[in-house]
Formats: sequence, structure tokens, C-alpha cells
Amino acid sequence: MTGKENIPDANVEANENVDHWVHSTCNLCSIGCGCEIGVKDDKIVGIKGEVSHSINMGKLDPKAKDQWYANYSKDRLLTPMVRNENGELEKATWEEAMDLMVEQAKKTLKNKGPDGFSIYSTGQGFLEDFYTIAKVGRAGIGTHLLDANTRLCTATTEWCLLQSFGSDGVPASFEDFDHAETVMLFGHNPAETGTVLFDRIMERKNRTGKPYLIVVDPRETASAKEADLHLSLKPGTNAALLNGIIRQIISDGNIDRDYISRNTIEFNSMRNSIEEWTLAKTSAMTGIPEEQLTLAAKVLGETPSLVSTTLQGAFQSSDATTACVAINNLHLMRGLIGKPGCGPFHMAGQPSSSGNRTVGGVGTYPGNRNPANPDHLNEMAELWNIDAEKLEIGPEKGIMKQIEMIENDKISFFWNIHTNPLVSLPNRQRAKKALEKAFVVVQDPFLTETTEVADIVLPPAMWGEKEGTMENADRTINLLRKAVEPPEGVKSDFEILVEFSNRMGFKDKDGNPLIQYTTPEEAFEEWKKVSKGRPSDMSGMTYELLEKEKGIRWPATEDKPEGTTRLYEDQTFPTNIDYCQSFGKDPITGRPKTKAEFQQKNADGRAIFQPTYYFGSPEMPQDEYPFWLNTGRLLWHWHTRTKTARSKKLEEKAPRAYVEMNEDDAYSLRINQDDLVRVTSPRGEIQLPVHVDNRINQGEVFIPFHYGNWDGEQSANEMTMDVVDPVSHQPILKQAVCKVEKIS
Ligand SMILES: Nc1nc2c(c(=O)[nH]1)N[C@H]1C(S)=C(S)[C@@H](COP(=O)(O)OP(=O)(O)OC[C@H]3O[C@@H](n4cnc5c(=O)[nH]c(N)nc54)[C@H](O)[C@@H]3O)O[C@H]1N2
Ligand SMILES: Nc1nc2c(c(=O)[nH]1)N[C@H]1C(S)=C(S)[C@@H](COP(=O)(O)OP(=O)(O)OC[C@H]3O[C@@H](n4cnc5c(=O)[nH]c(N)nc54)[C@H](O)[C@@H]3O)O[C@H]1N2
Ligand SMILES: [Mo]
Repeated sequence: MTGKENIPDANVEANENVDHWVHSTCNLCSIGCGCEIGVKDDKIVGIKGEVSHSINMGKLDPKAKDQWYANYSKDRLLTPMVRNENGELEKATWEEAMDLMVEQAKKTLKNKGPDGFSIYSTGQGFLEDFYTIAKVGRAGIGTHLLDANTRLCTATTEWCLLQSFGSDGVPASFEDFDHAETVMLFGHNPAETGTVLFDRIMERKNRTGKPYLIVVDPRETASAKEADLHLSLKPGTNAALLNGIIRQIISDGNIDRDYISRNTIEFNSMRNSIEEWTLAKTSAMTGIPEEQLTLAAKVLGETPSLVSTTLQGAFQSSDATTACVAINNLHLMRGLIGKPGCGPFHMAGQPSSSGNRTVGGVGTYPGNRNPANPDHLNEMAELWNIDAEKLEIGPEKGIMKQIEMIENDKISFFWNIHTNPLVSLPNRQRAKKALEKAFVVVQDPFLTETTEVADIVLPPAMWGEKEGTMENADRTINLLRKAVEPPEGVKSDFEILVEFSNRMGFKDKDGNPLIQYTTPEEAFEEWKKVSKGRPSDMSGMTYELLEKEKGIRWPATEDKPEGTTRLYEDQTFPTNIDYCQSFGKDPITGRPKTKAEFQQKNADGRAIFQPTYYFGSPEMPQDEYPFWLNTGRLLWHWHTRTKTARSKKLEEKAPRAYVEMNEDDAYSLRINQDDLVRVTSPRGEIQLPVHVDNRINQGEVFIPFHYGNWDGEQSANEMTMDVVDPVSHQPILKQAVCKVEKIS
């Protein structure tokens, strides 16, 4: 790894003195802010928000403004690297690196078969890259081991939507925040992680007093500070809280019986599942006083419109899918969906994590197709001109399952694209040991914690240097034009994927190259055909229209190229048995349900109430480990800091990790502000300074997860649990136990 000495000496201020501005989209979070990249002498010299873009209306957050500095960092990789006999990474030509990659890939296919091969990608690339991953992975290699960092991020969005509505696709849009009487931010801190959205909410609130804002978060975050009602629950009790509130709303009689009987099924089975959650029991479990629970039930039971967001405090907590399904249940029983100002809004985090799900790069089937429906597979096979058997290759396997498969010598080739798992995966040491066993290809502009285990490193073109589309959190497809040529020596992720497929000799049924497109735009045109007739239909979009309209929400058909602001306005849900994306999973075990089981429900266009259960965290603080460990984000950094630490301005705001701790806990451990402590969990330990802050409750500590071992071992994931949700297979990154000791 390289040190911080490689950060550019001085940041060039964004300026108006440019040759031209190029239409693009911010690549650092899921809001999808339109922006323009300022170019001078074929170099990026600035960025500004696009005023005519309906999502951000010219605004950008602090990270966004500095995201291009990393492109010009002195330690950017400009040639591939290959691990030599001495175990060191050594510069190589593209020819040498690709030859080795193809040789190893062929060896893996021969010795292990397609399921020895995994592609682990990202929610930060382009739809065109993801679509190519889906096609090369499934139709070329023939593997079902496609996954991405989206498993750590928004796998629960996908699965809670499948369980309730039969297909992926977030029902509401950002416009609905402008109409909602009530907004509930559930495990979501947009004041730090989606500032443009938070500003949009607060600007209206300051002007009109609306919306009534509920924030559910154990910490008093910057978002919670603005709330009308902050529910500071005990970690890992989301499902208990929601069950209690929903039960109370039902007993207050605040449900829309007409709506329920017309548009939904299985209300009673949901109601039975939560019968035990009296206010007293809910209060005891969550730590929230009964009066606050009563108030929450009154507001949520009476509000005429409601947008509820969920993000990592829901997805990365225990009972993730169950809690998010409970939020769907809440909206359904009140009929608050498919109308202005209404809808569950299960967020995305990364700029295109939903895009990867939509086009199938993460083990989903392209265009929300159902892996258990042979007609859908036949249709895909016909579109790709391949044998349908190639697609009958089993359900998706999440990254934690894949780590286990590497440990057991099942997977031996691991292709890592645009993610840094040896900072972001839970239980980091376990993940590291596993990846050391596999042949690992890392596609990254920098040396990172993950390239430490790479056999080949391929340097990609970065944001601003390539063309493609991204899907934000509200189904908006945005275009990013190429602003400048990439530095000599690098290739775009798209080019690398297409070249790999051609070098492997992947063919369709007629012996033609599997990948026949050569540009991202051609790939998008092919994807449009694949999407046609499916929920995420994009057949009405073109690059030109996307640029002109500044983003379009799917579905956007030829008849309706302007797209769709909100789903389910006609209250018809994609649960028809021949159309749906999934037959659902058992909410307790995660077992996929059979077609016969789904048929028996006969949902056929109606939404499904699912029962919801509270299980709690698999690990609870006790004698040796008395604290809850919570992890998450800071305003200033993007994930593993590979981009934001290369901006001096951002890095100076938050140069190192720390542990946030309540004053009373600090006092009883005789710890002062900035004292160095050792935080230990059953899996690992790190040393870091303390920030004493009463925004965190007693018995809980919080560590930002952005820091790896770039400048000293500071990774929160040394300590996190690698247990996953049974339905979405998303790891529980927000709850673990730990102890804190002062280092004298
Ligand atoms: N500045 C910045 N912005 C980002 C990113 C970034 O790296 N930096 N990353 C982007 C990405 S990919 C994502 S996924 C999003 C994530 O965005 P958020 O989900 O808003 O961010 P987090 O800090 O991970 O977690 C949110 C909150 O969950 C709370 N939480 C912990 N345990 C529980 C619990 O049991 N119940 C509830 N209700 N809440 C709990 C935490 O206290 C924390 O405040 O941010 C996006 N935006
Ligand atoms: N404890 C804990 N762990 C977490 C979380 C948490 O809240 N707590 N959050 C989880 C979540 S929600 C997420 S999204 C993940 C994020 O975790 P990661 O995805 O692992 O983090 P990033 O830093 O975004 O990694 C992106 C990598 O791609 C490289 N890169 C940049 N541009 C390009 C490009 O154009 N092409 C290619 N090929 N590479 C590029 C960057 O240098 C970087 O190394 O972390 C997860 N881990
Ligand atoms: Mo994320």
C-alpha cells in the first residue's frame, strides 16, 4: 500500500475558466445529482450542480465537489500489475496481464467448472458494465456466482420489495418528499449521507412547517436533531418497534379496510404475527417510552400522506428484511402508496446499486425476471441467442456464502471490480484469509487493502473519463458523458469486460461473438430490448433523451418516453404469477417458496402482507463485551476513502477513525476526550481515540467504517459480525458486541 504522501499537494479550486462543461452525474451517493464537469485542455478542472436537473436543482454536497481530485492523484495506477515469484506486484503490459487472466480463467473452468468463478462487482459502475457482467457471467462463463458490494448495501431493498410487491422497484420518487405530510427516516441519516435530499426536506419544512419528521435511530444524528419525533431505540430492535406501532394503529382502528380488501392479500396472517406486541412489551424491548410509541402510532395512523425511507440502520441491522417488510405493511394497511406524497422509499446507497440489480449483474436476472420461471429463462435465452439450460444455474449466492466457498476451495477465481472488500466486508481478517487462497483479479485505479491479496491489478478509467448510465435511488436513469480522455495506459471497466469475453472466445448459439456491441451506447440499446415488457422497461429511452430530459425514471416505454414518477398508481402490483420477479421466500428461514405455494396465494395483481417477526441480534452485550458496536458514515468521506482521502480538504476534515462514546460511560471507564483506547470484539481489535458525545446512548459506541489500514489499522470491520439476514443475505454490520479499554 502507498501512504498519504501521494495525495496531491494542493487542490485546484473549481473555476469558471473552462473550455467547456460536460453533462454528467455525481458518482458519490444514490441521490443522482445532475452535474457538469468543467474541462480545460482535456483536463477536469471543476464541477458544478446542474440547475435544470429536477433532482438537485444545482446543489451538490461537499464530497461531490471534490470527487475529481482523485483522478489526478500522483499514485494513480497507469499500468496493470501482476504478482511475481517473490510475491510482489510488478508492472506488466495489458497483453501480459490479460493473457494471464484468461489462462487462469480457462484453468478454473477446466478444473472447477463455471462455479469455481466469481465476479464481485459494485453499485458504482454503469448499467452498461453491469449488463455486460450479467451476460459474460451467465451466458459466457456460465456461473451463478455474481454478486456485488450491493449485498452489503441494498440487498434488503430488493428483497423487501419482492416479498411485498412481487418485483423490485422503489414505489415512490424524490418528488413525493415535496408532498408528504409526514416523512419517516428509518435508520437513515441523510443530513450526512444524502445532504441534497435532506436540504430538500428541510427547505420545505423551514418554509411551511411540513413535513412532520420522524427519525428512528439509536443515535441523535444530525438528521434526528431536526426531527419532531426522534425514536432512539435500542440497537437491533427495529422489527419490535414496527410490530408494536403497527399493532397499535390497527387497534386504534386507523386502517383502510376498503383498500386492504381491494388491493392486498393476507392481512390477517400479518396481524396474527404481531399480536403479542403490546405497547408495554414493545417499550420494554426497544427502550422507547410508551407515550412516544402512542404518539408515533397516532401520527403514522392519521397522516394523510407518508414517505418512509429505510437505509443502513434498517438493512444492516438484525431482522432487516422483516423490518422493511413491516414498513411496506404499514403503507399498505393505510393505502398510502401509489399516490402523491406516499410510499415506502427503501433507499439505495451507492450511485447505481439499484442499476446493478435491474440489469442482472448481481445474480438477479436481467429486467426483473424470475429465476424460478422457465418462461422467463427461455425468453432471456432467446434474447441472448444461447441455450436455455445455460441459465438454469441456481439461485444467487451472496458474498458471505462466497467467502465460505473460497474457504472450502469451491471458488478459486475471484474477479473484483470497483469495490474494496478488505475494508468493507464484515469480519475483515476472515475475509482476508479467504481471499488470500483464491486467484484474485482487482480492477481499481489505486493500490488498496484489497490489492494486497491481488494476483493481477487492472487500472480502470475513472468517473469523468468514460460514458454510461446510472440508476439512482428513485429509478431515475442518468447519463454521464465522457468529459476527458482517460490517462494513457488505462482502459474502462466496460472495455476490459468486452475484451475478456472476446479473449475467452465466448460465442452465441450461431458461433458469433457473445458480445457484439463495442460501445456503451450500443450496449444500452441491446439492454433496452431485454428490458422491454418488464417492470424496468427502458425501451423508450435514448442517450440523447436522457441528456435532454436530465434523467428519466423507469418504466419508460416507447409510448411513454417521459417515464414514471411513481409506481402502482393504478394499485396493480406485479404479483401475477407469470409476470412476478419472485415467488417469495419464507420470512424466517429464507427458503425460496415454490410456484405452487405462490399460486395458492393467488395474489394476481394484489400486494402481499407478510408476517413480521422479531428475532433480535444474534449477539447481545454481556459481561466480557458490555457495549454495542455501531458503525456507519461521516459527511466528509466516501466509503473506504480511496477518493475522498485524495482531496486534502476532505481528508483534513476527518483524517482518522475514532470511537464515539457517551459521557457517563467515559466517566465510569476514566476516559477523557481524545484518550487512546482499545476496542475489542470476539473477532478482532483496533486502537483509536475517543470522542465523548452524548448523542450516543449509554452502553453503545459508534465507529465510522471508512478507515482501513492505509494509514494504520483503523478498520471497524476488524470487529463486526459476519452473520447475514435469512432473506436478503445482507450482513448485520450495525450490531456487534465489544469492550473498550483505556490504553495507559
Ligand atoms: N458522506 C457519505 N454519504 C454517503 C456514503 C458515504 O460513504 N459517505 N455512502 C452512501 C452509501 S453506499 C450508503 S449505503 C448510504 C448509507 O446511508 P445511511 O444509512 O444514512 O448511513 P449509515 O451511517 O451507514 O447508517 C445510518 C444510521 O443507522 C443507525 N443505526 C444503527 N443501528 C440501528 C438500529 O438498530 N436501528 C435503526 N433504526 N438505526 C440504526 C446509525 O446510528 C446511523 O446513524 O450513504 C450513502 N451516502
Ligand atoms: N462496518 C461497516 N461496513 C460497511 C458499511 C457500514 O455501514 N459499516 N457499509 C457497507 C456499504 S452500504 C457499502 S456500499 C460498502 C462500500 O464499500 P466498498 O465498495 O468496498 O468501498 P469503496 O471505497 O466505494 O470501493 C470502491 C473501490 O473502487 C475503486 N474505484 C473508483 N473508481 C473506479 C472505477 O471507475 N472503476 C473501478 N474498477 N474501480 C474504481 C476505488 O478506488 C475503491 O477501491 O461498505 C459496506 N461496509
Ligand atoms: Mo452502501
